[in-house]
Amino acid sequence: MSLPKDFKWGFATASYQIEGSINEDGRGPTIWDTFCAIPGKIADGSSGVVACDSYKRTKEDIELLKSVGAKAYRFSIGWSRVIPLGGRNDPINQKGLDHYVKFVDDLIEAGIEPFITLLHWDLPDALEKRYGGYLNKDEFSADFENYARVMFKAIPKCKHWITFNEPWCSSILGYNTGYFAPGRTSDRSKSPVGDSAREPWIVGHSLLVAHGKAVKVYREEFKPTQGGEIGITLNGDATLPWDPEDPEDVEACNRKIEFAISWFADPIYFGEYPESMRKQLGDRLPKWTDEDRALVKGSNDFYGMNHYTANYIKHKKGVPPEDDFLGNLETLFYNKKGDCIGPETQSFWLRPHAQGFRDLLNWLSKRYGYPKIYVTENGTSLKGENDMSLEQILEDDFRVKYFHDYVHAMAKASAEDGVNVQGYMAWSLMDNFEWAEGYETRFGVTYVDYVNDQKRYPKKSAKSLKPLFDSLIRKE
Ligand code: GBH
Repeated sequence: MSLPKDFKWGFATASYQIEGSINEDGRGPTIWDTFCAIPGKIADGSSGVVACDSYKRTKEDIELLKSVGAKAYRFSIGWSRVIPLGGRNDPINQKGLDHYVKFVDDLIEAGIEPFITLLHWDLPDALEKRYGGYLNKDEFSADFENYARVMFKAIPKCKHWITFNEPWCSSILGYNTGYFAPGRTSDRSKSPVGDSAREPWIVGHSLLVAHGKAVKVYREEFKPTQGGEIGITLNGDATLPWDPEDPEDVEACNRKIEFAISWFADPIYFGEYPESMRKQLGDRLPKWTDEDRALVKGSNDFYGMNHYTANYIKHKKGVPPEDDFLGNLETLFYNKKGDCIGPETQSFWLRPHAQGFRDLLNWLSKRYGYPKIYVTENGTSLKGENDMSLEQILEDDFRVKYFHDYVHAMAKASAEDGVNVQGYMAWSLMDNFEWAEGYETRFGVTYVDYVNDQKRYPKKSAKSLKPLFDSLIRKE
């Protein structure tokens, strides 16, 4: 038995990926509605118009969670349902707010603990149009603070708040590669606007300051009476040297994690960006004012960890191009000896390698002083799943094995390495809108039949987590 007694486990989703009903009850458009409407941006030309229809099926989703034994559920709020235009002087949409209040009431009644993400990428489009969204630190952080306050006040029953999901993705994919909304990049074949060398770092800074402001509000105005906790969720992959004998590859492994994770976690735990980033990015990395640093430093009650995969890392020589965001290195699936890091999945970036999870849990714990960690996402797609028969899809042994191996790696980190991990949410409760990859890539433990009324069919993996956690969580 190797996970703590009160360990919280369950599943995760995000508003734009599952809700649909984009015009229901006064919801305003988001940057993802706008992005999906641009031809060529989404692999199958789809969008979140219907998705899993979860906005209208909260009852069904809660039944599903209950049936698979979940103790916790991580979901995100559609900001533009609550404040359709997003801003601090814009009207609140009571119907949108009531929807989430009731959802939380119903979850708690079903014995499921809510973990709420305030923003999982679906920024109100009005803010993008009004002042450039995340690029405008002062406006954006003031609007986010206001929205966060509205939510904290309305849902005192929620005890676990996550400000942002994966700010790395919002910054790099939204403003460097242009692969995600709002799709800005220096690549003029993809976007008429954007500056890949500068904007991502400005955006990351804004997100950090906005996180700090929301945390301050929670701690000063709500935490004393509500008693909950708040943190941010960061994504990061594990790294292994391409050539373990080459000290420069070993160093590049560390640098890769700094560029992905410490970019955000260092300011939050230490009040400054990592040295490796300051060195490479120079003036393009914003400087911390005393005021902003004070907001951000010490602003995590827990560390939210999204983790999926690992890479072999090979250092690059010479001066990196200005749009480099990896830290002057290559990410590979094969090492110098020709070993492969893990089997293929449907996601070009994802190859299971469970040992990497344990290693990264250790890396984070050492660097940040053994913080409380919630794994807020972990899961896999499956090569060719979308083209299989329903019968085959429901026998998702590959995903069952993924969860088994990753959860065991985490349990070892907890029991043997002293890592303070207290929760785990599998990604995802059900197949859903996989952003730029549309609906072809499935991450759910539940199959969603998009052709026949979004009917849900739990896969083998859905039922595999309860026995897995029952076997690992200490009874006393
Ligand atoms: C999560 O991100 C998201 O939070 C979730 O919404 C999503 O559905 C889930 O993963 C599955 O994808 O080669 O530069 O394009 C996971 C972290 C980081 C994975 C960026 C994909 C693409 C890197 N993601 N990565 S790139």
